[in-house]
Amino acid sequence: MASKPPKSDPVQDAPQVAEPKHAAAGLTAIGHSLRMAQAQMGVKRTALTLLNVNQKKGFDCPGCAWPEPEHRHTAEFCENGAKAVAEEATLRRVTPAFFAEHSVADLATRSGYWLGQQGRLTHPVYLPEGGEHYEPVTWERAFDIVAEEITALDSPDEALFYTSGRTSNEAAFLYQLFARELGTNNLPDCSNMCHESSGSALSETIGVGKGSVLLEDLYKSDLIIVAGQNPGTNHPRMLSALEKAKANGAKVISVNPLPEAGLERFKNPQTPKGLTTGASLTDLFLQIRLGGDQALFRLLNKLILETEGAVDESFVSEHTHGFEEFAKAAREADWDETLTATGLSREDIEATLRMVLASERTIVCWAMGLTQHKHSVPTIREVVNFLLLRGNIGRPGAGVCPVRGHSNVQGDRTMGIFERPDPAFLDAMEKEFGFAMPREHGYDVVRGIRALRDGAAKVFFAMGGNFVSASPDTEVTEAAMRRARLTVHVSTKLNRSHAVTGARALILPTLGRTERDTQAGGDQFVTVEDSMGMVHSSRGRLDPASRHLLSEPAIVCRLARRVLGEKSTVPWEEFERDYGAIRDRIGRVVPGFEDFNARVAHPGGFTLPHAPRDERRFPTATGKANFTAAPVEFPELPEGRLLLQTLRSHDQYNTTIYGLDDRYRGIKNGRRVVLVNPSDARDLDVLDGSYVDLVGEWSDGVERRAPGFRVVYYPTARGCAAAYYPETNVLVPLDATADTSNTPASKSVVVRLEQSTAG
Ligand SMILES: Nc1nc2c(c(=O)[nH]1)N[C@H]1C(S)=C(S)[C@@H](COP(=O)(O)OP(=O)(O)OC[C@H]3O[C@@H](n4cnc5c(=O)[nH]c(N)nc54)[C@H](O)[C@@H]3O)O[C@H]1N2
Ligand SMILES: Nc1nc2c(c(=O)[nH]1)N[C@H]1C(S)=C(S)[C@@H](COP(=O)(O)OP(=O)(O)OC[C@H]3O[C@@H](n4cnc5c(=O)[nH]c(N)nc54)[C@H](O)[C@@H]3O)O[C@H]1N2
Ligand SMILES: [Mo]
Repeated sequence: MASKPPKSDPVQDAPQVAEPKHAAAGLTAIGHSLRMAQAQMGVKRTALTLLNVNQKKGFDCPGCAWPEPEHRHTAEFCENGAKAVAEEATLRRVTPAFFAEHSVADLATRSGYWLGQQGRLTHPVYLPEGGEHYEPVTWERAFDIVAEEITALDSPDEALFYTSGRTSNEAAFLYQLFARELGTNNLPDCSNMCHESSGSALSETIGVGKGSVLLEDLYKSDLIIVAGQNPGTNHPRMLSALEKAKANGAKVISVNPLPEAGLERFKNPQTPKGLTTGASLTDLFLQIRLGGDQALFRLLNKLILETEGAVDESFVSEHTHGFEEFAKAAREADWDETLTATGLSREDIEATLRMVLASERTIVCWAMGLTQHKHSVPTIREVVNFLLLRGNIGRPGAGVCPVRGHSNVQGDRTMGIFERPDPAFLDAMEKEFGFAMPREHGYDVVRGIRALRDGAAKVFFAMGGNFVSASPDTEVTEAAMRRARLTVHVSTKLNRSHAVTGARALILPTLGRTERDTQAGGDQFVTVEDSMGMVHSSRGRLDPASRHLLSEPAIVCRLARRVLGEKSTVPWEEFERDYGAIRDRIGRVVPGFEDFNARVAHPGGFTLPHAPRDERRFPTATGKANFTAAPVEFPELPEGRLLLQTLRSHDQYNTTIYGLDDRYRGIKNGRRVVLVNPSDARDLDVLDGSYVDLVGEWSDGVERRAPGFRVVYYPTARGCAAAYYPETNVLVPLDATADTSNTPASKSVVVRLEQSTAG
C-alpha cells in the first residue's frame, strides 16, 4: 500500500546532526530508495516501474543526464533515480476537490516539500482574475484563455516561453517552432541557471557547446579531474564509471570545498564486491575555496609551460589559435595569489602537477561548482586551456566533460530551445517551414524576470519546472510573476510556481516519462539526448495518472492551433497524431539527426557527431581551438563574512524535496542548516547548534535575509559556507550573474551570520 501525504505544514524543520558519511551508495541506499518508492507507489508498482528504468525498451530515467552503459544491469538506476521515478509514478492525486479545499493563498504558505508530496495533478485548472481558488476548466477553454492573452499583447515579445530540462526532443522542437511562428525568441530555460557557462565557454573555444567525451573515454583515461561536482548525490551512476576507470588504472582528483562522500568512497550496489568493500575513488582531494578554480588551473598551466617537453607542441601548432597571448598571461601566474585564491598548499599543487604530467589522457568533469560564479566562463575557458596544452581534446580517453543536470536539458538546447539561436539553425528552420524566423535575441531567465518586473513581459508560459523557486532573488522574482497578466504551467506535480501567479493562471497537467502516451496514430515514444550526446528513445508503460492528461507535444499542438489559427502553415494535427512526423522534420533541420526515425529504432539509439571529438576539427571563428587569456579572478571576502554556496541535499531533485535528510552529510530531519568551518565559526563567535540568519551583502545595498538556520560545524574550506537551494535563493541577487553566460552566481554569495531572531 502507498501511504498518504503529510497533512500538517509547515513541516517541522528540526535538523539533527551526526558525523558525515565517508562512503556513498551500497545496500543502505537501495533500502532507502525502495522505502521511499513504496510509500509513493506501493510494492507491486515499485517493482514494475523500477525494472523498466533505462532499459533499452523502457523509459529514460528522469533523474539525471548521465548516459546508460552498453551493458545494462537489470536494475540500471540509482537511489536518486528511484526517488525521481517514485515521485512521478506516485499513487497520490491532486484533484479539483483538493483545489476547492485549498485556496491559492493557502498554497502560498506551504513548503515546497508539502506541495510536492500531495501527488500528481489530474485536471487542467484555472484561476480567474480576482479568484481565490483554482477551478476545473476544459482543455478548450484553457487554450482559449492563453489565446486571449497572447492576442491582446502589443508584440509576441511580451510573452515568455520557459522550458525545464525534462521535456522530450519532440515536445521541445514543437515548442520552439510555436514560439518562433508566433514571432519571438523568448525561450529562457533552466540551462540559463545551470550549464550556460559551459556552453558559452566551450562554443567559443572548441566550437561546440557540449562535452567531448563518451563513457568509453572515461574507461580509457589516465586521469579524471572532478571539479565542482557532487556525483554521489547528483549523478550516482557516474560513480560506477569512475570505479571502472580506476580498475583500468585511472587516477581521480577531486576539487571541491567539501569532502563529498561519493568521491571519498563508493560501494557499488550493483556488484556483490562493492556491497562489502567500497574503494576510495579519490586519489587526491584538493579542498579548494569557492571560486578558486580559475587560479588553480592558471597556475597549473604555467607549471606545464615551464616543464620541458610537457606541452603537446604538434597539437598546439596544428590545431590551436592564440597560444602566444595565453602563454604570456599564464607565465605571469603568481604562486601567492593562487594560494590565497584556492586556499590550497604548495604541496597540493605540486602533487597535482605530478599526476597531470604522468597522464597521457586527461578528462576534466565539472558541474555547478564551476558554472555558477561571476567568473565561470573564464574559469571553464582556463580548463580548456589546460586540456589543449597537452593535446587532451579529440583523443580517446581525454576531453571536456560538463556533466549535465536534467535528463534532457542538452537535447532541449539541440532542438532550438535557446533565446540566442544560431543563425544557421534559423536558416534551416526557414527552409523547412517556409516562413521567416524572428532573428532578434530573446530574454534568458534573468532578463525575463526583469521584463516581467518592469511590465515589458505579460504572459509567462512554462513547459515544466518550477520557475519561481529555481530562480534567484526570490522576492524580486515572485513580485515579477505577480505582475504578469497570465501565468501558465504545464506540470506533473504541484509546486510553488502554481501559488505565485499572474492576474490569471492555468495549470495544465501532463504525462510523465513513465506513462503510456497514446495518440490518434497509436502508442508513441519520445527521444532524449544524454550528457554525452547519445540520443535514444523513451517509452513509458504505466497507465497515465489521470485520463484528463495531455502529453507535452499534444499540448503544444493544440495551443498552436488555437493561438495561430488559420495563419499557421505548420501541420500541427499531424504532429500530434504521430511523433514520427515530428522526428522527420527534426531530421531535416538539426544536423546529426538525418534519418532520425530509422536510427532511433536501434536499441540504444545513436551518438551525435562532435567535430572536436571525432576529427579534431574545431568549428570556431578562427577554425582552430582557441586558447584564451582572461585576467584571473576570485571572489573577494570582506572581513567577518563568509562566502556561501547554495547546493543540493541528498533528498531533493532541484526544487522537488523528497525528504528532509542529507544522509551523506549526516543531516537529518531538516533543511535549514548552514555548514561552517569550525575555525571560521570560532572567529565569528557562532556555536555549533546555534541558530543564525543568513544576511546577504551585495553592492546594491539591499538587505537579503534567510532567517533561522542551524549552524553545523563542517569540514568545508576556510571562509566558505554551504546551505541548501531553494531556501537560500532569496539571497542570490538577480543582478549577480556570470559574465557572458548571465547565469546567477549562486555558488558565491557574500553573507554575514546574525544571531537568529527566528530561533
Ligand atoms: N539527486 C539529484 N540529482 C540531480 C539533481 C538534484 O537536485 N538531485 N539536480 C540535477 C541538476 S539540474 C544538476 S545541474 C546537477 C547538479 O549537480 P552538482 O553540480 O553536483 O550539484 P550541487 O549540489 O549544486 O553541487 C555543487 C558541487 O560543487 C561544489 N562546489 C561549489 N562551488 C565550488 C567551487 O567554486 N569550486 C569547486 N571546485 N567546487 C565547488 C560543491 O561543494 C558541490 O560538491 O545534478 C542533477 N542531478
Ligand atoms: N540557488 C540556486 N538556484 C538554482 C540552482 C542552484 O544550484 N542554486 N540550480 C539551478 C539549476 S542547475 C537548475 S537546472 C534549475 C532547475 O529549475 P527547474 O527545472 O525549473 O526546476 P525543477 O525543480 O527541476 O522543476 C520541478 C517541477 O517540474 C515539473 N515536472 C517534473 N517532471 C515533469 C515532466 O515530465 N513534464 C513537465 N511538464 N513537468 C514536469 C514538476 O511540476 C516539478 O514540480 O534551478 C537552478 N536554481
Ligand atoms: Mo541543472
